[in-house]
Amino acid sequence: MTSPLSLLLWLRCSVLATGFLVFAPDSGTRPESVQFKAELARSLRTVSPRFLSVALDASLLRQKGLDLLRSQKLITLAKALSPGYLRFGGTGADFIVFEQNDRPFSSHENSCMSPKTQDDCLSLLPLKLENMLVHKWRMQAPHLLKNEFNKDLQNITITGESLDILYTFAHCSGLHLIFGLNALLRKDHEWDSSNAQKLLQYCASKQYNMSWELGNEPNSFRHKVGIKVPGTQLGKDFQQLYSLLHTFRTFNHTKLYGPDIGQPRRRRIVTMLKGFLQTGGDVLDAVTWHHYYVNGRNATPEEFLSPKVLDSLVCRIKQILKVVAKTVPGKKVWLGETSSAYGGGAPDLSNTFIAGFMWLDKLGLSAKMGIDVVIRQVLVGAAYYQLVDWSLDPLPDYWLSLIYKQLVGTKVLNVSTADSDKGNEGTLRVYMHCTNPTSEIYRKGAVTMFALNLSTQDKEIGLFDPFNNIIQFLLQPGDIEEGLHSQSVKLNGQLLKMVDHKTLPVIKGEALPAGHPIIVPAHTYAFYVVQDANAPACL
Ligand SMILES: *C1O[C@H](CO)[C@@H](O)[C@H](O)[C@H]1NC(C)=O
Ligand SMILES: *[C@@H]1O[C@H](CO)[C@@H](O)[C@H](O)[C@H]1NC(C)=O
Ligand SMILES: *[C@@H]1O[C@H](CO)[C@@H](O)[C@H](O)[C@H]1NC(C)=O
Ligand SMILES: *[C@@H]1O[C@H](CO)[C@@H](O)[C@H](O)[C@H]1NC(C)=O
Repeated sequence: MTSPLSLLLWLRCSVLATGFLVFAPDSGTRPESVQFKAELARSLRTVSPRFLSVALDASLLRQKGLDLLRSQKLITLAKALSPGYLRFGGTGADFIVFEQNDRPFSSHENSCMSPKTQDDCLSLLPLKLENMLVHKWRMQAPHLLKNEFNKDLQNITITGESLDILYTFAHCSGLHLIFGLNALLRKDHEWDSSNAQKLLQYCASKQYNMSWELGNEPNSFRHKVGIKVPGTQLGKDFQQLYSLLHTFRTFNHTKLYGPDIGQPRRRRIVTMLKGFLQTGGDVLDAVTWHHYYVNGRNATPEEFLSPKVLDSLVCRIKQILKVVAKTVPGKKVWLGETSSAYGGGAPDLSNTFIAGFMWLDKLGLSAKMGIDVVIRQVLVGAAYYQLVDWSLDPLPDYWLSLIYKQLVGTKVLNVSTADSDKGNEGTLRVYMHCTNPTSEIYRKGAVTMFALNLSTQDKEIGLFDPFNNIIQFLLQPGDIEEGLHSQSVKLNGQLLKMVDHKTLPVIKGEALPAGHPIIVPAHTYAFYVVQDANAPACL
């Protein structure tokens, strides 16, 4: 049953999501100042230290891209985003069947594949071999892109060796692996766990410390393969998986996440989530749902810069939190798979500077509204929405994520526009957290503010009291001609790039002169560490 209130919320969300924005005409030439109010005495909430996490799509297996995970360069990039989760899932996960490969490893390969210490993670793949692999991967990219839109829904085998590569990549990168099990293996109406049991047995024998999901976007099973699984049944399937996991000593304390439901575009999705949580909610460690703003096939640059499109996430989060509060109050909620545009992303948008507006705003809004973890689809190996491209070079959203990791702590502060929407229309968006305390170079009580200016004019952030000690990290397109569609990014005017395949550049800010206003140039995003904030919430 849907209550009148949730129906109202649902209707409002639908209207908002389909409404479209028209930019207000630009008025002046001098940066206009928008006043913000920040509450520094106490934090709104604390998110997971793994708040910003990443995903790999199960289609990587089909693309024979798993070998890339042995790349030192990719491990260097992934490691810089730790602590985090590495989710292996997506549509393909419901077509994966485990078959232990009997081919014995050579002892050398074996030690390479199952590292026990971080030392074993060094030199996973000789550079020459890595370069060959990357070359091959890049050559086949066009072919892979062509198939991205009509992924074939055929079963695919995962071997013990593939699991080893996946686990080793996560382990060596300091990421915690979450593996999505196939929920479409069914007998009568129930989940058939026999294949999962073999997979668990294999992972347990290797003492892999990992976590689990079961099924990906179960709300679209009928559309994809003509199988309808009611939420209440999926909840029972999770109970079955929970019992199964606890027959293994290795998995005594393992975690279980689900149901990885699509965003609540339709009421039946909300109903399904409710049913699921009623029968399976108690065995979950967090409730997961997916979110994309737009369709990758027809997304426009205007949408990537639209306050209305960015705000559509607010309603979706409210809808989900409401269901969770009613059925499993207090349970953590994760964006278990999320990116700008579905269908692999939008060409020339999801992989360029402009994608950062959606990504940074999603990180800001989600933390503020009570989402505990946000898992970015994907780290590598998709059509357009990946953080790292086909040559294993970082794209703008990678750099944005890296800077976010370094500067933004887990305590979320409340910052809001003082003069409501007047003259701003939500185009200058500001978020604030305590500064990441692992960044020891910043003082205790420091806060990190991040802002995005969606408009075509520069904007000034009007803030609390004299701020004399502010470090700026301004991100701008790396290529002036390509502008918002640039695939590189500048930090305070310097192009960001890897030093070599094992070394990332030091992320350095720039002190603003004392009393200098905080100007967010048009169409940019930036981080500001306010060193002298002395925020009681952050001490
Ligand atoms: C961004 O800054 C420009 C210049 O001040 C301003 O005109 C525009 O309204 C700002 N954008 C937003 C979204 O506030
Ligand atoms: C397993 O991983 C979790 C998450 O990283 C960690 O908290 C836990 O201590 C690990 N357990 C073991 C036995 O290593
Ligand atoms: C799992 O751990 C609990 C205590 O944390 C213990 O009671 C239980 O016997 C353990 N189960 C297995 C299968 O080791
Ligand atoms: C954040 O601050 C604004 C303005 O002071 C206030 O209206 C709002 O209720 C606060 N939000 C929370 C969650 O405390």
